[in-house]
Parts: sequence; C-alpha cells; structure tokens
Amino acid sequence: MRMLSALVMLALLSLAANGAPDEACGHVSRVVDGDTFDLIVDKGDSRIDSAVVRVRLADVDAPEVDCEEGKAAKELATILLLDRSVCLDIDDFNVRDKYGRLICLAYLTDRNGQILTPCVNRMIVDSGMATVKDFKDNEFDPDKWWSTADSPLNDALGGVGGEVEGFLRRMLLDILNELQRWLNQVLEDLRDWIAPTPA
Ligand SMILES: [Ca+2]
Ligand SMILES: [Ca+2]
Repeated sequence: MRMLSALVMLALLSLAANGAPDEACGHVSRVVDGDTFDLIVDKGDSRIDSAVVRVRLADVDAPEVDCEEGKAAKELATILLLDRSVCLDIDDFNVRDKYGRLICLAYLTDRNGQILTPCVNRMIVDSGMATVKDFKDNEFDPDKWWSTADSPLNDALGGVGGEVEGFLRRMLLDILNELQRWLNQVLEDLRDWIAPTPA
C-alpha cells in the first residue's frame, strides 16, 4: 500500500511539473453544436481579447443541428464539455476562422489545468459523431491524434521512471477504456431515443 501511495504521489508530482497546451483555459458555458462551444476564459495568452470566446474544434466536421445526426452530435458534445474545465491549443497560423471562432484543439483538464484525456477533437471523431476534415492551413495534423508518442498526455508523463510510467499508462488506459465504454452506452441510448424500435 505504501508503494502504491508513493507511485500515486510520484505520478501527481510528475503531472504537476510538466507542461500542457494552455494557450487558454477556462470552462465551457455553452455548446453550440458538435464542433463548436463557448468558453469562459480564466486565463489566456495575448490572442484572447474577450471574457468569453467561441471555439471551433480544428480539423473535424460534425453535422449541422438541423438534422438528427447533428442533434446527436451536439448532445454528445454537451455531455463531454458543458461546465467542464478545458484548455486550448490555439492555431498559431490563423488563430481564428472567417466567423471569428478560435481554431483549437481542446483538452479536458482538472481544476489545475492538467490534461485528463486525448484531445476532444479526437474523442468526437472516435464517437462516430464527427469526421476528420484536415485543413492544411492550420498547425494541426489529425494523424497525430492517435499517436501516443505525440500526445500532450504523453508529455505530461515525460521524465517518469519506466516502472512508474508503465503503472501510469495502465491506469490511464483503464480510465480511457472506461470512458469509451461509457460513451458507447450513451451513444446507444441516444440512438434508441432518436429512432426507437417499432413495437
Ligand atoms: Ca498553438
Ligand atoms: Ca490541419
């Protein structure tokens, strides 16, 4: 038990000591659709010029909310994001799209800004509610979202000894698998709700 406590403490210290995409952080006040939301900003770099910013998830495309698929995508994004702490990696090339929305990768974080999951952009695609649409004029490459070697979550684990790192990876994998199972159940319920089986 003492060994486990030490491992957990090491993990927490490591997570606290390493960087994260934190060009802006805050909490989500509104979900507009499956790929767009409003963030009340707690802190941000010089590109943030208002208390609330509209965020467009980079390089993904969710259906519009005037169709059933779009409503389901918004419902999923709401479950994932509403009232949650989020940090943003803002596109360094264009910053905003033609509608003034920040082009970003978004990450769910704890209250201290430490990343808890892969980027939300990827999670929405994994759910089947959106597809990858890779705009080449931004800094992001969706191919890297599924590579653990290039993940900020991975960066947060950098510098940890091999044994501890293995323990952390297994723990995080368990959490992600749980999250995936939970999401699958939510999606199944949503599909039943949208298209109930005829009696
Ligand atoms: Ca950036
Ligand atoms: Ca891109």
